[in-house]
Amino acid sequence: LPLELAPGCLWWQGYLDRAAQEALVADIRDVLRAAPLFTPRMPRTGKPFSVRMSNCGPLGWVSDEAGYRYQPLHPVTGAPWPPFPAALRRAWEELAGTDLSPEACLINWYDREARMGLHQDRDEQEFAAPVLSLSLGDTAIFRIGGTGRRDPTRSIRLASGDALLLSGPSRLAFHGIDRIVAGTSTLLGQPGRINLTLRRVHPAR
Ligand code: MD3
Ligand code: FE
Repeated sequence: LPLELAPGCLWWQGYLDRAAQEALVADIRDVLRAAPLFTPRMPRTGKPFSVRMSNCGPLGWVSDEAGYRYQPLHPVTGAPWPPFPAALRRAWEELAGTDLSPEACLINWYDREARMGLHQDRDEQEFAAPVLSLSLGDTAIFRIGGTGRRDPTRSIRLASGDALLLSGPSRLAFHGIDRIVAGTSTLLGQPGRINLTLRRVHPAR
């Protein structure tokens, strides 16, 4: 049974048990062999992100000097993104509460120093669909506020196996990762964290 952190923001602590987490990490390592992590860069400035990324599913989120966008091809290899692992489709079906299918899964890889500044997710054309996040590996200090950048925020510790669903009023909330708490999980066999976000990009067609 989830906790409602804010209207439309549902948190399932320990949604995936250890065996399911291990199986999902193996799936993601397979994805990353076909679609290697890349270092996204900020629009205009080209400043590198501290988080490395890849994607699976029909579309992937990328960022470079030209801007943020979804595209069907890996920005370095030029290959299509690998398909969704079945476990990701199952989690979406179980938690997302929508008939719309997911079109993209962004894979964020945090080493122990990585962070993600406060931002909104606005590159999708369909905000009626939720975003579903799954966390694997070391715990992250996650911050979420309101739809205005200066709105008050609260922070929670997202642990390995946790699921977070952002829908309704929370879909456009500002959010970010303040830091990773190294040494909180043995799942990855190395320090760090993987976050998976399943997204709908386009309206129903
Ligand atoms: C709240 N990722 O990829 S996941 C992102 O842990 C992103 O890697 C963070 O923010 C991470 O864009 C946070 C939780 C999350 C994901 C999407 C959201 C929270 C959100 C979209 C809207 C509001
Ligand atoms: Fe985000």
